Amino acid sequence: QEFRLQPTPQNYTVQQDDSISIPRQYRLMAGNSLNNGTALPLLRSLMPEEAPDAAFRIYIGTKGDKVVSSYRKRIPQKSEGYFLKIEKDRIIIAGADERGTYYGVQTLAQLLTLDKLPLAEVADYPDVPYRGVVEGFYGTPWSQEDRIRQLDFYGRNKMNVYLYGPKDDPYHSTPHWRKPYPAQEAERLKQLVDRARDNNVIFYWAIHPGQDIRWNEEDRELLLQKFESMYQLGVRGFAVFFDDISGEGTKADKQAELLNYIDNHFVQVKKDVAPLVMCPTEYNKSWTKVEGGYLTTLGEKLNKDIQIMWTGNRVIATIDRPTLDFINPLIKRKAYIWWNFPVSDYVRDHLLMGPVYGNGLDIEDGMSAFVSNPMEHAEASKISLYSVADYTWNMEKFDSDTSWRHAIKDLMPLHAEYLETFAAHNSDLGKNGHGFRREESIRLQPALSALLKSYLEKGEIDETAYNQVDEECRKIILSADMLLASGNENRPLIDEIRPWLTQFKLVGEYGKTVLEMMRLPQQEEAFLPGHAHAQALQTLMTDNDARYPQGVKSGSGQLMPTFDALFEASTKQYNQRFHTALNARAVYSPYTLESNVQQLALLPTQQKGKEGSIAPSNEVILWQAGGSLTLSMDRPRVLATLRIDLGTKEEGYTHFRLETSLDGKTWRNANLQSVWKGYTMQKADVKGQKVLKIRLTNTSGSEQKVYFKAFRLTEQE
Ligand code: LOG
Repeated sequence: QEFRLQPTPQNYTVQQDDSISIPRQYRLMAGNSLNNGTALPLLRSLMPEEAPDAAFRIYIGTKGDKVVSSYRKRIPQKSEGYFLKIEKDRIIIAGADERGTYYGVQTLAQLLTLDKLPLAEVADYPDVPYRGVVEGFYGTPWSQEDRIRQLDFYGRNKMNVYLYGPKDDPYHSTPHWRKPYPAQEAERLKQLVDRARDNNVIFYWAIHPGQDIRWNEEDRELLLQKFESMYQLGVRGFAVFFDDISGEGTKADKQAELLNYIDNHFVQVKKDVAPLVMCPTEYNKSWTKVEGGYLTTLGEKLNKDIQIMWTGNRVIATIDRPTLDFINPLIKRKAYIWWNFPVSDYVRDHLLMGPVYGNGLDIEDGMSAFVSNPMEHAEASKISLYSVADYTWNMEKFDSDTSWRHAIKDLMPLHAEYLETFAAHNSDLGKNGHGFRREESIRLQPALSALLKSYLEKGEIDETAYNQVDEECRKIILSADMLLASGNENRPLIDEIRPWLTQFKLVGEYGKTVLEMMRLPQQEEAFLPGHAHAQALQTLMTDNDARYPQGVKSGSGQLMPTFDALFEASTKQYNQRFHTALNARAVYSPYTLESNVQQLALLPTQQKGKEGSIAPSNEVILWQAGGSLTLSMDRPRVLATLRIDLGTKEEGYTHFRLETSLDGKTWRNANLQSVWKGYTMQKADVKGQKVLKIRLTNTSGSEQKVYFKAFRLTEQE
């Protein structure tokens, strides 16, 4: 029986060839320290049949409790550590503290899923003090049901924090951070807080006030009142986020003053509240101007017990030793890592379901916490979160691939094989503004490139590679069908990923069709139906992509580029041979973007029917004086509308010049106009103009801090 404890324990031994039957009844010997905690309710739910005269005994307690005193020396001297031992006539669970004891019971819960209990001994503890999740993404926040399932998952995987901070909850951020939640929403949050407590997870409630905070007593009091109202709901962890803001709210000394005030007058006074957490405005190295003194001010001024978040060298980055060596001395404490993976709010058309890899395996002593920012798809995020739990518990033994495969089994044990196929081909992010990429289709990669290479270079078919790819396409179609029809095994997951499953099946069918085309360019008649079918599948994929506002991409890392290249090559061969003009172009983008503004340069462009756009960005853009952005068309096109949203007030646009050009040499100004007064979206006066290029330039003579929320055009019919 294949078995693995999750997260990987520090020390685990079993007596081979010996085990016991799961005891039907047992006598409970519980320490007094556990009276109000979560360890006993969990144990009782696992083993309901307590009997005072049973021969089998369970000794459970926390260091200091008499019932476990003879095992005191076996308990790891680490917070949240535990010692678990299964003997012929007893089980011992002894924790270093209450949460440690609870984790001992969680480990027992996993062993109880086996047919027989192994005579096991576990001495275990986490590497990183705080491990968990920050719901900190833009876009649709998780649902109540999502969050409940998440909190149970954190408990099982020994994660101890959940930070509530969805950017699009208006009561977390501007405009309503000052106001208490309406009664119904407060009630729902209370339900989550209770659920977190049942799972021994600290529920942190975060506030994001920086966009319009005034540094006066009134706002400070309103913020404290909001925290107090959350405390009344049972919240015992608080955070203040200052990310993605500009202006007055970004001042380090003011932020530090506020945080210290909250710490001194709220956190320390309450006595039962977890350490305060803050997210700085300069939250990654690429935005840090050390000379500007922002981080050093925080480091010097903030009370020592206040935690400071950090995303790494960039907004999206993996974390290694140099990352921590840079930040820790500046903030004079160990960084609280906000890991921006598998968050997909900047690549919403992709699913990030591949392995967790790239973080250092020997850096546990350099951080106070490691929390992951997930996708808006809660269930699909669990593949990564499972591995984050594993990684943060025991870094040295973390094995990315093993952890990934077990995560998939944990999500859908009966359909694991199919889900693995899907996840293997839905990992990369595609081109994106942050330049962060992940490996995709790793196992098939050699076959895909061998197949393409021999076809393009020698016009030959590499039969071994061909068969491998063909077999994989069969598996792709099968997996999509099996998952779509998987019923109740994990319905929430399938509901989240359904558009991508539909797309994935089309990718498999497209692959199969293109493979057939490769064999046929010499045959005048036989090639045509294959070519037509491949084009039909391209249309279906484009339609499915366009059906959902966020878009739907699948297999975009390796499969699609290879299939498209094979489609093009085989069609070209056919055209040459038979002097035909079949469409040989699989992908085509009419727009290209160029910019010397660093944060804009990598943004992808999109086309959907008559609409063209540049992908939006979530962060504050530092747009240098004279910096410009140019969108070029493949040929002159007639515009109907052009809308731009820099997230600034109307005056903000006077710092920019918008121009169009028909030849790329002479330019004419286009006027901007508010769509309605006070709102930031601007409409350009371009109707009926034939243009080749559109250019937006910062002409103010100084750096401008703006957002880049929209750049959208439509062409005339
Ligand atoms: C935001 C976050 C967002 C993430 C990825 C932080 C600290 N803040 O660029 O809300 O989900 O990047 O897009 C961020 O990461 N801004």
